[in-house]
Amino acid sequence: MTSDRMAAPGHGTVPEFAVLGHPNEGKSSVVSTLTEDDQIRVSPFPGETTVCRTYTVKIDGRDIIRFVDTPGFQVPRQTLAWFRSYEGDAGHILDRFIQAHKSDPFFADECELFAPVARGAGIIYVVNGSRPVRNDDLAEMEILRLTGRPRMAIINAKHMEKDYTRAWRQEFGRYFNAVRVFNSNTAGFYERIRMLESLKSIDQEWEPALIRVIQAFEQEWEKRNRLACAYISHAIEKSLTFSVSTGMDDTTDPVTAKENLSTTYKKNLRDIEKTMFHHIRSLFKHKEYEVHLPEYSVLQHDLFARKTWDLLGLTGTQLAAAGALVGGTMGVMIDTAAHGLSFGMFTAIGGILGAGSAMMGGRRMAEQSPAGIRLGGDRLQVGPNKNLQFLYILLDRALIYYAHIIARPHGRRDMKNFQPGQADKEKKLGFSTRMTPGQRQICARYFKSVTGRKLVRDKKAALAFAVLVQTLLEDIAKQTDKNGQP
Ligand SMILES: Nc1nc2c(ncn2[C@@H]2O[C@H](COP(=O)(O)OP(=O)(O)OP(=O)(O)O)[C@@H](O)[C@H]2O)c(=O)[nH]1
Ligand SMILES: [Mg+2]
Repeated sequence: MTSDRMAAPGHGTVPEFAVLGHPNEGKSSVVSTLTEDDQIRVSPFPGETTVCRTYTVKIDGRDIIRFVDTPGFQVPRQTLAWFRSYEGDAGHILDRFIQAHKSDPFFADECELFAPVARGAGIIYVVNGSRPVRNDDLAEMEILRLTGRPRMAIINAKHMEKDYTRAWRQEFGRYFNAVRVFNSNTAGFYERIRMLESLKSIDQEWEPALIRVIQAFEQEWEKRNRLACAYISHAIEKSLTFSVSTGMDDTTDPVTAKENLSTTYKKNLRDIEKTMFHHIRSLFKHKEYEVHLPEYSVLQHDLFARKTWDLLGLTGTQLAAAGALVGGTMGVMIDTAAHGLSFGMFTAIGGILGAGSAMMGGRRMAEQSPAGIRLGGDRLQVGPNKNLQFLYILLDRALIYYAHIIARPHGRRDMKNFQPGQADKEKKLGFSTRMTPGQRQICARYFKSVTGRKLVRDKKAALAFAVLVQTLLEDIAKQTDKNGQP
């Protein structure tokens, strides 16, 4: 995404639309959501945008479509008076207006906001559907009609409790070629596509170009989802196979050694997850997201916190099987091949392990060592995690993160005060709680294949798991769209 000055006429075949409207109605928010650019300045105070800026959507280095953010109308009634008195060539009305007023500060904002339209951009007129239609709005709409340019109106409801959509729609019929409700603070991918579909109808000449734009958006979306699936599968596999170990001798305090290993183990797993989250966030072009995770989200809790397991809907039995979260979810391996452990040390370690933890003897360790290399001396190892529930935790957290990311339009800036809807609250339980027995079987087989002792991996299990992740991502995207409907 880049910003540059306005496109000149005949600027290739890249369609361009100027987003116009009253101050503070959400023009910049709409541009931000449409272009997936969360760096555009949005403010609760009117007059934030004072000059036009063009934002170009690029896909694979190609310019696809441009949206021009503009300052709001300041003096619509006086402007309309001039438009009504204009007697020249209708096709040049905007050029003439700008020529006549370019050095008049009274009309400075109007001259600025008309400039992209005078140069050939189509018009997207934004109104706030949560307030009634006023005379100034009617003046603005009449001005836009008199420009004769292809134009579409969108209703961006700023406050959900008041809805004047019907009144706006009634007025729009007389002034615009198309009308859509498009909420910059809830619109997801599919809503953006529907918005582009509507734009197609405002001018036949732009239709072929807009069909290409929609195709490019759809291909890009598919690509992002494929990559998201790859990042998630890769991170899960890395986490499930990860372990840390350390050599031990008579001077090593096993309790401290185990604690240190646990700390390192957990840190590494958190890092794997963080990196995967970062990749997903970047894929969906969120730069500002980190600070905005909703407070109620399970992702606010540590990967290893009992609360996480609780929130994701593990049953009492599953929790019991998981045992103590620190010791119990990790395998601890002691290699006794060279020296054997002193009885005292063995008990000490045994005492700090939680229920369900895996304790493996030296013989097994030797078998598992890569290329049969024996690890000399006693070794203490933490990980890999031997609990199938851990896979569900990792998967759920990845899916929840993905769901947060794709449900958050780039124009939305109020996440701190964001109140979750009922659908969001229901999402609290992990997605895995709703999996079919067949899907669970795929997970179990995959888990066995990555954590099992076979040297040759079951490739089919990994593929089936990746396909499952892809399906779950698609389901979430579709679900988000339904929830996103205003
Ligand atoms: N809740 C909610 N707030 C919105 C929505 N759209 C815009 N806002 C808020 O309304 C305020 C104005 O939004 P902007 O996008 O800056 O409006 P603008 O039309 O560009 O304003 P100017 O540049 O000043 O003309 C900001 O505080 C936005 O966060 C919406 O759909 N829902
Ligand atoms: Mg603005």
